[in-house]
Amino acid sequence: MKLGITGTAKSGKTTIFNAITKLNADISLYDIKQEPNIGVVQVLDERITHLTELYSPKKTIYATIEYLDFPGIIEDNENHEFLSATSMGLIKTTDALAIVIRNFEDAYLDETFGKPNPIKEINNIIEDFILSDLVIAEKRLEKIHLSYKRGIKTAQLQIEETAINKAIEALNQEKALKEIEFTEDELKSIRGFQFLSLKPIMIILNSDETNFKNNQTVIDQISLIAPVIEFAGKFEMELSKLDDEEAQIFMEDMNINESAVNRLNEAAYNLLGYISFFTVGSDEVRAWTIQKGDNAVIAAGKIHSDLARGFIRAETFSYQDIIQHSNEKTIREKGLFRLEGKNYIVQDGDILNIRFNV
Ligand SMILES: Nc1nc2c(ncn2[C@@H]2O[C@H](COP(=O)(O)OP(=O)(O)O)[C@@H](O)[C@H]2O)c(=O)[nH]1
Ligand SMILES: [Mg+2]
Repeated sequence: MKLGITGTAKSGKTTIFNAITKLNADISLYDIKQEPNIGVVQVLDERITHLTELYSPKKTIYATIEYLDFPGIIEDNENHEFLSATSMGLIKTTDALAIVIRNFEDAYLDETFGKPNPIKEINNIIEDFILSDLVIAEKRLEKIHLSYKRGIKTAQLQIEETAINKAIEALNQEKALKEIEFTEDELKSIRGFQFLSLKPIMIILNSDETNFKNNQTVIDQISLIAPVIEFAGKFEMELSKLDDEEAQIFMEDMNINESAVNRLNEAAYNLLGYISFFTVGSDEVRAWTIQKGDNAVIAAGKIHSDLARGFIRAETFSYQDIIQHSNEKTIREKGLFRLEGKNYIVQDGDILNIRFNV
């Protein structure tokens, strides 16, 4: 899974990126970097920890999320600068975006960009997304019409034209494409454009540690736009440099019950409707990520395409059952060991062993 961190310049994106990845990317009040920072984090899942205790495997592999920290969008009275072409190309490869919003005061930033104004800032960014999508959609419509003139008028192209027209109409009314009903074929026809306003978004309210957890009114307002979590970015970046025990003490002080990375990872899973299944054995205990509603063949394909192609059945039991009974023998005796077919909808916490033949 790839998650983009974006937002206005100096909202604290890199600070939060550092808090999450424990990296030490450059943060500064004045500079703007052109290229994104990239870091990979493990999705710490205590179920994997417990399964590792039970199976003592040679290897334990957690799921990972790749975070990309993009250069900021410049937004003040004189300047309006959207993402560079490089960043634009990269941001489109992400599965979802976390938009960091400044909710801390700073003499220099207040003077340059104005006092923090979370709602205005979010709306500006959403407008940017819509505008960027509109430019792409209009260009595409011209190309389609050009093809028509040249006598190319395939059914496929006509579906795309319908979709693009719908998109342009919505975007002109400042609606995000997420809110528009497209048919499955229409969606497929425009998927390649990776429209920003089609991407799932969540919002990180980056609050000063002095007002952290005192922003319920703003949070309620923001949550009408997208799911929101509050970070005390600067504080949490400092925390990520401490060892776990020390960090725990400071977190309790601030009434933070989970590390920034765990909170953000969990929010990302929720936003995207992702769940985990596991494979276990003496060699390896491993977490895999799928979408809620995915069947056993899709799950098998995450492990290896051969397992999907030659799928026979999925030997299945649940995490809860193995933890309760401690061994697979008892699970079999109790009838909790199931043989599931292709159409079985994999559940969060399922442990699968795929039987296949290629
Ligand atoms: N007071 C305060 N300052 C912050 C916070 N987060 C970031 N900053 C400061 O804001 C400036 C810009 O931060 P940076 O992470 O580089 O922002 P970016 O441009 O969005 O990546 C730096 O001077 C940070 O120290 C915060 O939560 N509280
Ligand atoms: Mg930055």
